[in-house]
Amino acid sequence: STTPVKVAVTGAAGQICYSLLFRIASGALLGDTPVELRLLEITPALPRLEGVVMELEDCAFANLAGVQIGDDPEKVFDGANLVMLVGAMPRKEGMDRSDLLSANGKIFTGQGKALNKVAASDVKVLVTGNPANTNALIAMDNAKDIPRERFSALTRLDHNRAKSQLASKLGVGVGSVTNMTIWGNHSNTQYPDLYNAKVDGKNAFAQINDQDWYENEYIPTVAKRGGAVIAARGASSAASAANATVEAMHDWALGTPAGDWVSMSVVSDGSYGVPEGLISSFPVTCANGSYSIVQGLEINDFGKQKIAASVAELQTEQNAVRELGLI
Ligand code: NAX
Repeated sequence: STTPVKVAVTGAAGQICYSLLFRIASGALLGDTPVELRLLEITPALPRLEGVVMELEDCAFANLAGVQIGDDPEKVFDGANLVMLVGAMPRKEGMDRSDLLSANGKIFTGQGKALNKVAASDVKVLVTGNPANTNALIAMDNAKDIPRERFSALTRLDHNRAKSQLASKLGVGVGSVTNMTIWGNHSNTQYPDLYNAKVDGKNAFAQINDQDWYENEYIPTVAKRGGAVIAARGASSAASAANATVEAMHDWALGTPAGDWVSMSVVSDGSYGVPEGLISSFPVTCANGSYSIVQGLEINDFGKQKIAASVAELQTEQNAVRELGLI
């Protein structure tokens, strides 16, 4: 197709976007299909964003059909097909959880309403900004005319971390790992599922067969990897978060490989006992621009308990934003 796909990205002057925008423009998202970037920032960050746009120009990307920037979501999101909500309010000294939820609540209610008004009829919205699952819930709830299945939150970075840690434990290439699932929230309570994952087509847990390592090393290493990156780098994950954001949107739009699935946080239809309406991470396959939650996986008692704990945390967040009047 020669009509450019309009890709809107928020938080465009931030550190994830300093990697993300260049990946999108170079074709990692949609290959040779031309893209038009629509970049949203808060007013004081616009001069900095202009510098990023200069660098995009200086890359002379053949398939970058145009770049528009602004601080008004109704203008930036106008006609947008693919939307990546990366910008969010980080937790600052002295902020408690409800301060954080209400600060982000303002951002995601406003952006949800703007999307509802002006986005393209085929819009897909992926939320990377934290708390990602609950921010996605707020945006979805404030965009009543957009089907709920067009919203998702990013658990692909957790998914990729889980694949990589498993491959390194077994001394195989990461390409040997398939059918990984992150269940629940993008937080320390997430459940990376080795009972349903495969390595070289065979059950992953059976090849490790060490519940102690699984519970006490593997799961915490995957769940706390973001903190380990901050400790090492002095800044939070950026290039890997950008990579995961591109991969998640790529697969949602263009499909997942046969025989495999990916993890996406999507609105629950009640599958696996996750309450309907929560945005929780599931194994999904994607085809023709939409996802389906993989059905019929066996979840053992350990898995059920881990999923229930993460879902309980999501419900606490849902209740908190409900009390704040954000949904
Ligand atoms: P930065 O603080 O570098 O950038 C965020 C940018 O968002 C800033 O430039 C800020 O001006 C902008 N922004 C704030 N409010 C905005 C609004 N209303 N509209 C448009 N832009 C707005 O953060 P960065 O490291 O890029 O991380 C962005 C978000 O991703 C954070 O919330 C972070 O916690 C989250 N992450 C999510 C991950 C995931 O796996 N889901 C992993 C990486 C990352 O921690």
